[in-house]
Amino acid sequence: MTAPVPARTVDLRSDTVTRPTPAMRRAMAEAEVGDDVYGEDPTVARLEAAVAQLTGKEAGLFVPTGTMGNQIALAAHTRRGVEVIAPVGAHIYEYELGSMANLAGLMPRLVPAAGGVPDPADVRAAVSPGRHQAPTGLIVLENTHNKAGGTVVPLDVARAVAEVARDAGVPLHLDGARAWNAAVALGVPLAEVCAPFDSVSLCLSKGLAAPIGSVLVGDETFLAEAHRYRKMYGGGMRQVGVLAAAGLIAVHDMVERLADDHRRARWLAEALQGVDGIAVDLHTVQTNMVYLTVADARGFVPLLEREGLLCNAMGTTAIRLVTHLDVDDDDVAFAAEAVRRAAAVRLTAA
Ligand code: TLP
Repeated sequence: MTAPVPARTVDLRSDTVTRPTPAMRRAMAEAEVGDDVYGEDPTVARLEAAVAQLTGKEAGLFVPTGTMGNQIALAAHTRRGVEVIAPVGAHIYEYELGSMANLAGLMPRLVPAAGGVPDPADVRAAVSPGRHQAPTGLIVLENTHNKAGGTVVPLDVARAVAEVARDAGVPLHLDGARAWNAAVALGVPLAEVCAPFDSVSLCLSKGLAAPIGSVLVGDETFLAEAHRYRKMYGGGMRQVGVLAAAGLIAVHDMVERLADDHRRARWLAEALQGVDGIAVDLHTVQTNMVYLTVADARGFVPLLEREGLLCNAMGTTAIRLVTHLDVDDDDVAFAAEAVRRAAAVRLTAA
């Protein structure tokens, strides 16, 4: 017997699934371009300058992905054989396929991070002086923290960790794939979220809906080194202003609407309170993600799919639902109903 085809599909797998807006497509078609490996693409230069300005940093570097932005930063800040301190669940550790070890010869040292927020005292305790151990070469935070639920790192924690980094004489990098979400949730300018960090990698292809691209920001000396690694890692691109043009729309026109994604995630989380067999910790629902805790996440995803809801299992008991530009209030209401129906099916089958 073939499974019934759902009447419609709502895709909450990630905020990366959005399509470029009509304004982005127009800007892409009309973009002024040049060979960016020669530093001759005026649209890329405008995007890099815009993100540098918005983050309060000296300069920016356009890279194809968030993973490359992070990995360039890790390599450019360190030397082989040192440790990188990061919060438990960090994307650089969980989801970048071991690149820090493979590409840059780095060892991760994870510190506890309830709700994605490490205690600065734990970070300080994790710093290695390096006489008999691998020395600490870099500290990394993630804001918002994806695996913890899209949670926001409070500014005072980021500042306290920056003090630890300063005392240890090592740089501090932010995986700011969703730093704009953090800024909107905190109600502060992006530059305030980025201020404690020596470098930040920000994604244009997540909630801001650009088809591709991240910008790595920092000071000129760091950026010169980052530029060298971008070429080494195969990220030197040519007439890439066609993509940077969409990025400019993302950073100028798509930030305010992130509040809608946050509101919808909150609505969804509240709508799912009390559904049998599903737990949603409202405390972690701070931006555009809702994590469901279920007995068997990988078994539950296909049931949701049959009800027309696409989502990802993030481990054995966690399912992630992410709101984004291409879903509206009605889609989110449909998603809540799909979860209820799938939960009922599972309970009947049990
Ligand atoms: N994350 C993806 C998956 O890899 C899990 C997603 O759907 O959320 N930092 C953070 C915090 C991220 O969440 C991601 C993407 C990245 C970096 C990497 O960005 P890309 O996919 O552009 O390499």
